[in-house]
Amino acid sequence: MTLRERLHGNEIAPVEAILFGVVDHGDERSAAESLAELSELADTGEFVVAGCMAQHRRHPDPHTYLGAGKLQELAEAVAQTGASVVIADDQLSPAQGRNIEEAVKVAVLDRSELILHIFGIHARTPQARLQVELARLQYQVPRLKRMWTHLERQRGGIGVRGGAGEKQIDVDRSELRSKIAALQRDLEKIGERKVREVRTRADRFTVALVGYTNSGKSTLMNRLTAAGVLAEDRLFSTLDTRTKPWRLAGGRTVLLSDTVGFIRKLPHQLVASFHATLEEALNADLLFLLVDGSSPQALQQLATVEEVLQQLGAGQIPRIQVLNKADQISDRSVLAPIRAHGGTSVLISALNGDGIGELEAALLEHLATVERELILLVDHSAGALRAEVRQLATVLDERFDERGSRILVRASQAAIEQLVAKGARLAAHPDAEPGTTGPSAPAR
Ligand SMILES: Nc1nc2c(ncn2[C@@H]2O[C@H](COP(=O)(O)OP(=O)(O)OP(=O)(O)O)[C@@H](O)[C@H]2O)c(=O)[nH]1
Ligand SMILES: [Mg+2]
Repeated sequence: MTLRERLHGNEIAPVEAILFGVVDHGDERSAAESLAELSELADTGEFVVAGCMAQHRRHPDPHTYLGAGKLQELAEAVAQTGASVVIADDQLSPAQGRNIEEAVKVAVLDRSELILHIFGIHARTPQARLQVELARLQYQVPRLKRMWTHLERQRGGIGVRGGAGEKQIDVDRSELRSKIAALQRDLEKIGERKVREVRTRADRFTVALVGYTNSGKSTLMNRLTAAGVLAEDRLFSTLDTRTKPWRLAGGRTVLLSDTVGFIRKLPHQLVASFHATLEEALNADLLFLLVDGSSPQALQQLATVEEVLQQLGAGQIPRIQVLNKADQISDRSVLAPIRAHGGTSVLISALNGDGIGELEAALLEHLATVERELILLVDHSAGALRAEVRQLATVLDERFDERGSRILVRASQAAIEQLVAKGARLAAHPDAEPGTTGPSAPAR
């Protein structure tokens, strides 16, 4: 059942929500400001925000999240606005969720559930649907009791009380566990297939676009590859990885993968179940780490992305920082601390194309450091092979003689092996005559 159905039967009415969160003592932003991201999430989740409430505390209360007085205020706000759900800015423990629900008498969602709900709306492929479903079930297991109390309230509490409800929870829990196991098996199969697909592409240099949600990954993907992927001003527009060839000037192509966006406090169940989707990103040769340079939260978002990449085991992949939305940045001095994160950084606008040339140059520079130069000999008769050389390698120079062409290339070891397997020969020395072939691909 969708969240909307759970809350409202099948009737499609705007669901009004009150957002609440705990913010640090020193944080002087207004409730609306500090809950701005949650508000965007709520909007993406198709809720109408009826109010925002923030409490300054060192830590959330372990039992009720908000303090007693603030919780009372929240209950009053619910009664006044007629909101049918309250949404917390953090993940709530099962007990916190239950206690808040008792106080406010409407459904309680936490940030993780809201993110899962959005993923549920946006999942398109069978794999993404399974992954979201798995994460959702895993999230529910320890929280079944809360969901039950809510259902009970909706039904007026008739029928199931005490023991019966408890038993039902046990039954539901074991059902959930077997559903989880089945989903995991299905996903494992898809995962194995995906790993095989990714491996067969190992000879192609792959760049993965990673970054905070809404940073412009899909917009850049569309600009570079005419991929026609959905890009919009909403969080989590992309849930599936799409890989397309990006043709660089000179004919060389690399593969470009667009991936799911990251966000602060991403439920770890989701990170785990999206592992297979992120296979391309995890196996990429290079990451374009996109940052929305126009966002006041850019530094914090960058830190989140770094953290998730570490969790995924992709922390060691070389990266180029891509500072996006240059067209929206009037004061460039704000970019210095973001750039200070080290490595190459390129300022672009995926929207109007500014800086794309520099980005391509930065990629070529990186390729020059990880690939080597050598001469390939290709016979006249092997026209298709010549075309393949141009795709897999950067061609620096080409000369012809009576037997065929001598092509000075820069390429990865994997690409060279692939080309040699298809009949290209290696010149032993850049000055060697055509026909004097090297033994096999020399070691680096
Ligand atoms: N002004 C400006 N807007 C941009 C730029 N690049 C992307 N956008 C806008 O930012 C919004 C998000 O872009 P997407 O490409 O969907 O972002 P994404 O990173 O793929 O987002 P998710 O898939 O949701 O993680 C869209 O409204 C884009 O039009 C840019 O260079 N300048
Ligand atoms: Mg996207």
